[in-house]
Amino acid sequence: MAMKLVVAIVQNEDADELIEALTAAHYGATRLASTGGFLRQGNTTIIVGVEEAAVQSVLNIITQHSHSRRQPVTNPFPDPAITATTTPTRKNANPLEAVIAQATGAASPEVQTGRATVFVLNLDRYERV
Ligand code: 2BA
Repeated sequence: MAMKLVVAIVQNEDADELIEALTAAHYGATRLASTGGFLRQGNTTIIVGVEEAAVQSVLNIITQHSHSRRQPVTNPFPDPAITATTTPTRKNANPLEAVIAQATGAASPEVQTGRATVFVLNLDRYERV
């Protein structure tokens, strides 16, 4: 039976419940601390090695235990030079935030995240030694 590696990037708020559900269903899971490239905020990457036949079941559990949320875009491209030379107030801490706010027309720009970003990879080998 072919083995697959399911890699799921979820929000930190969902990680505990998701790991619990995967473990309760007897799937081995490993949780890695990660950081989103766009928001530059912490998120959680969960890897699960399973037989191909179990992939859909794992995807169902991920779907059930992850949630889409609105997240503020606060400091996607921090510039240490700017941070060091300006007073770190909400108004001027991140010039890009103002640009995004203007472009979107929102005073506090936000993005709607997905529930989870999931990749399913072929595994050449899976061994417990
Ligand atoms: P971030 O890169 O911090 O992205 C967080 C959320 O920001 C995204 O949610 C999306 O709603 C928004 N976003 C990302 N890039 C954007 C852009 N260029 N313009 C406008 N909005 C943007 P999700 O799509 O649900 O992604 C959640 C997290 O999953 C991402 O955090 C990243 O860590 C990971 N991810 C998403 N797509 C990926 C990919 N193709 N490869 C690797 N990791 C990915």
